[in-house]
Amino acid sequence: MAKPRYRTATQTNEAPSVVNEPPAGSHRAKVVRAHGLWYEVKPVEDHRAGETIIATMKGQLKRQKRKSDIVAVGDWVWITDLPDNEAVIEYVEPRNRALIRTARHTRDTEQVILANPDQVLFTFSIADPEPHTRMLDRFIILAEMQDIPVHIAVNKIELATPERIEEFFGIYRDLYPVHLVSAHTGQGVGELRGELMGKTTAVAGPSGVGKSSLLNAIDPSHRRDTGEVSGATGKGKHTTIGSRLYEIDDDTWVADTPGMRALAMHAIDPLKLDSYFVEFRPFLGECFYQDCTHVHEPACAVIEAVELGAINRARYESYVSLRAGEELSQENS
Ligand SMILES: Nc1nc2c(ncn2[C@@H]2O[C@H](COP(=O)(O)OP(=O)(O)OP(=O)(O)O)[C@@H](O)[C@H]2O)c(=O)[nH]1
Ligand SMILES: [Mg+2]
Ligand SMILES: [Zn+2]
Repeated sequence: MAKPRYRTATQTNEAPSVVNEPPAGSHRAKVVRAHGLWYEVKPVEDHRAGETIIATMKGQLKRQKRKSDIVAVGDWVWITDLPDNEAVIEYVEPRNRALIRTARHTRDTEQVILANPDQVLFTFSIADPEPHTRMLDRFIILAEMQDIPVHIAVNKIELATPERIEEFFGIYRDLYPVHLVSAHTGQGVGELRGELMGKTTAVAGPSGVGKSSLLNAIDPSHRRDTGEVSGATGKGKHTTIGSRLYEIDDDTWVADTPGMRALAMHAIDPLKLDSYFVEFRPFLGECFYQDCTHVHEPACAVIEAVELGAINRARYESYVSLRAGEELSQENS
């Protein structure tokens, strides 16, 4: 497994604005599931540690205007107890970062897939459904925008030859750690588990690739629903609905997330797009034109790197199609 050769981009995040502080007598807890107006939270301190508590948001919090969800799975919140095992969320800690996807049909709201991840594991299958590396390139941008370290898992490897796996995912080995796994045979699962220990990881990717199955293999103490891949469309059936965070060991959290199909890319700043392609970074600033878009300009260091084979052509084409704006303003499935 190759280690990433490039540093990730630094970008400051817009942390949710918080008006108050945790009130006296409140307790820190992690949001593990969101159901519209109520949340499942897990206290992490001695007070009721290990319990799952149903919490609602304090009215004052609800009235805050925010660009993204006020409370999301992965948030650290402070709660006060109510009778009947319920609680009120009094305070939400600022997020250090979040895996976010812009909502499908609106330009101004963001959907938080997971707040405060330490890393994201983008999962694809080598077959059933077929991998879609352009989609992987777009998912990677979501993580790079937020400075979230990326891992890639290729699941269902027992369904394909090593040559085929290499053909699709070989180029990513130079960019990010790539884990070849099979939730069914258990191949690679132990090693992948090791990569998750002590961290909070969002497991994300298209529907039907085996995200929930993989987590069941990694952590058999929870049972997550899994679903068939449709024979007719070759697509998953969106079995997992809503992100859910599991504590699988001390300080080890994994989020099973719903299959991502529509990815609105309009939230991406086209001027920063080049820096989200990790292998372009050594060449940025080396072009003749300072405002080079790396699409048509002469003396472009990125284009030269593609010609010389230092940047993979398929990745470059992913960049060009996004930079040209063709896909920046539409959904992709
Ligand atoms: N052959 C094979 N099938 C697998 C493997 N892992 C999962 N599957 C199958 O793939 C299908 C989809 O698995 P899920 O775990 O539900 O996929 P998911 O990514 O969680 O899908 P959503 O929740 O819809 O996003 C199920 O029929 C699984 O049994 C694997 O390693 N090999
Ligand atoms: Mg699932
Ligand atoms: Zn250029």
